[in-house]
Amino acid sequence: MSPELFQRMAQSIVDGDSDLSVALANEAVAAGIDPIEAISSGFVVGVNQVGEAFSCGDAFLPELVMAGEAMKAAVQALEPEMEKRGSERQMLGKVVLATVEGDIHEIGKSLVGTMLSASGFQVYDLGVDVATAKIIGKVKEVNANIVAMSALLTTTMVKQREVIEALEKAGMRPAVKVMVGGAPVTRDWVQKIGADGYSEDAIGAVNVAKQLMASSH
Ligand code: B1M
Repeated sequence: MSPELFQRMAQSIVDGDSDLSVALANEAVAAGIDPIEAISSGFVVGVNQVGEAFSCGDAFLPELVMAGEAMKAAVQALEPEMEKRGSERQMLGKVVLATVEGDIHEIGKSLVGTMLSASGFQVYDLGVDVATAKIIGKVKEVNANIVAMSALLTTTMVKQREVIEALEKAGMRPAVKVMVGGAPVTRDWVQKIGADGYSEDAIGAVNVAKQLMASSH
């Protein structure tokens, strides 16, 4: 659509320039570009570049932090447009959403939350670094249909299993579907921990959540 704009978006994240990333997000909205496309063809390209440089030792924590901030600011600027485009009226189900304990990566989780609420789900976003007991408590409190957990670290993925085990222990597992996601999550992992659904991205997460609701009726 607009390769030059997408390249500038990616570069704004690489440079950790939040003012520019927000300005470019607003430019995309004004130009009628789908915000999801702006994220996946523009901003994510930049954040992945920084992530790769970080894992090779070519970038350091401050760059990772700045890129994360610029990415978060851009996604927040696009949120109203995502909600506007997706707004469906009926309530499809209740989702308790969290990034698991020990993990503070929030951008992908929040994107999934925005897409789910724009698609008609009632989303209870507990934030990041959320303890298992807090997730279980919220599921009970709101009588949730789905627990959605994000994990970005190989060291924190295990908490997704811990939540499933806690649901089983509390006798709540039959009544609640579990979906998981995040960069290190694979289909094999999903099977291993006995989750019900998984998606690689935020749009896929909406489809999975809809399927899970259909299968629970
Ligand atoms: Co960190 N980090 N980070 N980080 N970080 C990664 C994940 C890493 C892969 C970078 C690398 O080394 N290449 C690496 C993990 C290695 C591993 O475990 N395999 C890593 C590391 C090591 C760390 C620290 C340990 C660094 C350190 O301190 N030495 C530290 C950990 C802190 C902690 O959590 N305890 C750390 C910290 C940070 C920042 C705070 C600086 C920052 C986050 C800022 C923030 O969130 N506010 C940060 C960032 C920005 C990244 C990268 C570069 C980008 C993550 C991101 O936001 N991506 C990341 C490398 C990468 O992934 N390329 C990296 C964009 C986002 C839209 O994508 O989150 O994947 P993502 O979400 C996608 C899908 O995964 C999916 O949909 C989303 C939208 O498409 N999805 C779901 C996500 N959740 C889902 C849930 C679902 C369904 C789909 O259903 C429930």
